[in-house]
Amino acid sequence: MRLQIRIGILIACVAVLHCGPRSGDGAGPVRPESLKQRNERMAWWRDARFGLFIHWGVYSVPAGEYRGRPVDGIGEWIMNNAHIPCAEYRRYAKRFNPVRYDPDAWVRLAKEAGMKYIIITSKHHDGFALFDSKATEWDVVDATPYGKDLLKPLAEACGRHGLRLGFYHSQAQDWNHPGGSAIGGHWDKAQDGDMDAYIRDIAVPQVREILSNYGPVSVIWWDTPEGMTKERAEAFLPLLDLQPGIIQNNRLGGGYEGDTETPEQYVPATGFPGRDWETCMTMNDTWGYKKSDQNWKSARTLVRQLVEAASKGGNYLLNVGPTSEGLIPEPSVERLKAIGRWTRVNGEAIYGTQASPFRSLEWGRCTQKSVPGGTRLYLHVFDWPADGKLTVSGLRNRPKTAFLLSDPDRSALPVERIEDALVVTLPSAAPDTAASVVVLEIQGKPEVVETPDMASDFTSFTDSLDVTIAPPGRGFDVRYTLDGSAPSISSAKVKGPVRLRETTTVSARCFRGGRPASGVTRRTYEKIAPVPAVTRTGAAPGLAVSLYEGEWSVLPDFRKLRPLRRGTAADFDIAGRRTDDKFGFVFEGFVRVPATGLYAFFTESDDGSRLLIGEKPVVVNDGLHGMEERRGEIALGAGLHPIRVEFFEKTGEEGLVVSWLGPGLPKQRIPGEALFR
Ligand code: FHN
Repeated sequence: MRLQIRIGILIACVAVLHCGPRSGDGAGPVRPESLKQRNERMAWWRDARFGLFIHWGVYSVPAGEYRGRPVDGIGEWIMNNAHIPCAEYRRYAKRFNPVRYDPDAWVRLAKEAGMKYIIITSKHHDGFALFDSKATEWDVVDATPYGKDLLKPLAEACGRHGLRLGFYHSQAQDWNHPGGSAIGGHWDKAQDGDMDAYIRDIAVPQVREILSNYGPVSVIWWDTPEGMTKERAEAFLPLLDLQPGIIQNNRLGGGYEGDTETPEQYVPATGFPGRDWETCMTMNDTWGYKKSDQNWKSARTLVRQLVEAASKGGNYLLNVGPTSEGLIPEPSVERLKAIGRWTRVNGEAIYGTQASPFRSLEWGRCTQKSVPGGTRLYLHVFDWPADGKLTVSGLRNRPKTAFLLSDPDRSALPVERIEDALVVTLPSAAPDTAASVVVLEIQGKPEVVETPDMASDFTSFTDSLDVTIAPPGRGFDVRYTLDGSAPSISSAKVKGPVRLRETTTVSARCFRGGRPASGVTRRTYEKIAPVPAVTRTGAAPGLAVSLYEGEWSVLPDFRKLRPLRRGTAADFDIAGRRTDDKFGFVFEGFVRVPATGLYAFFTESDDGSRLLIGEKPVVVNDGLHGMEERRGEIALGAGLHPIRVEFFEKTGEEGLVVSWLGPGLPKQRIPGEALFR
């Protein structure tokens, strides 16, 4: 709940009294916490930047296979994806025997990788507790031949090696305790039951256990907020007092925003301004161990993701999925060691840094730290300049020094000002193929002039296109060229939209006092021929629609599947067509395009969808997700064009909205009167 602060004398308090980090919009008890207290509580986490995620449990026994057949989806979801009955799934526990588990080695591996904290699944959605729980027999002590608590030795190892420990806990999804599943957990009558009773009798007692019995716990990583009402969420909040200073993420549910946002499998383009956030990432495609998943990201990719997250002011929580024997897969070990080789040299450019002062950099990323009398910019160079000149555009500060972070002598590199930019002269060879860090120390806080904004309705056109160019702030002239060259003081000044009639590269730059003040925004806009319309005699109103049943995590090739039913549809509306799970639709027909020109098509769907015009995929919005919208562009001649929309829903909510915009056509759902078959 945000404190309702009346305007007036109380307004000053808002700088002192900060809504407790444990409260969200409209959510329950607010534990007042001053901004200073909050910053102190978050300080270690913000400095840490890099942690290890561990997904471990009984699911590592089947490891992605059930009854001899591979099961689609992430490894820890196998019980759900294959609808394994509870009794059958529990038998896997008899084969969960991590005799090769070496928590001290795990912690040392994480520490040597440069990680500062570990988050391990105390219990995942299958309800299996990795600790000795008095609330259930479905735990490692009572249900497995191993018979020992797995969390306690890990906690002790973290204490020995100075890493912080946190627990992931699936508080509202538990496929093996009655009533324990808020979403997608009902395939076995043994799962039926009362969720409030589950929370009272299993979930809350277990959270109390993991926050009471393992020493200092620095993070509680809730997962699956669905089904959590404010009341249910509030049952857990008092438990946080067992661990003063504990940090919680945004997945408790019940409207509680927690302390940290949790983007999963991606680094948000601009971070979460004003919020702490942490990207969690798999090294392959699964969180829990899956023997067939050998789609490993390279160490270079993982290092660059760590840099990407830090450059946007966020943390990076990198996952491993150990085997049922207690081994971290060798490809994961290799990558952690490679990352460690990088962080040992360049960790200063990650830990305790703040987000980049630049909107974007052509050659890499930037992090920064305040130092006495100025700022240390860490320039993470992904693409080493062939000419040895590293250009930092639009930076107005006076340079103090520059050196390679990998250089033990920190030998000064030449820095010169060329117009708006500081240019560092580099050695010919990059010290590191993943990211080489150049330290550029400047006087004062960074003063950056961003390049001009450049916008247009489309990135291509059939006849003409207006491009608007605007300065990033007041007090600048913007000059532009149409031949790809860098604008100079003699280039044309922007006086309004620039109309293009041919394929053109537009370059724009800020000037102040007759001198360049920023780098260059450069974009190419292509003139293209429209796809000609098709002729279709006797076209009838509406679309052909086929219904398919199946369980997918991405769009299948529907052309290889037999539909359950075929019919017609007035438009792309799926409301009322199906309300349960695991189905797909294919809509096919023609769309009448009113005028020749560029069109944008949109699908907003839960789960995946894609839209084709003719055989060309124009919108790809695939995968498992909530209602997300994606856009695509195509140039079309007036008349009929074949259109096909594919859609699938796995579990939970579903929805599909198909829209378009074009010449004289504001964005709108494609109406039935434009659709034919
Ligand atoms: O369903 C879980 C999934 O298994 C995994 O634990 C991820 C990790 O963040 N969290 C949920 C999906 O968002």
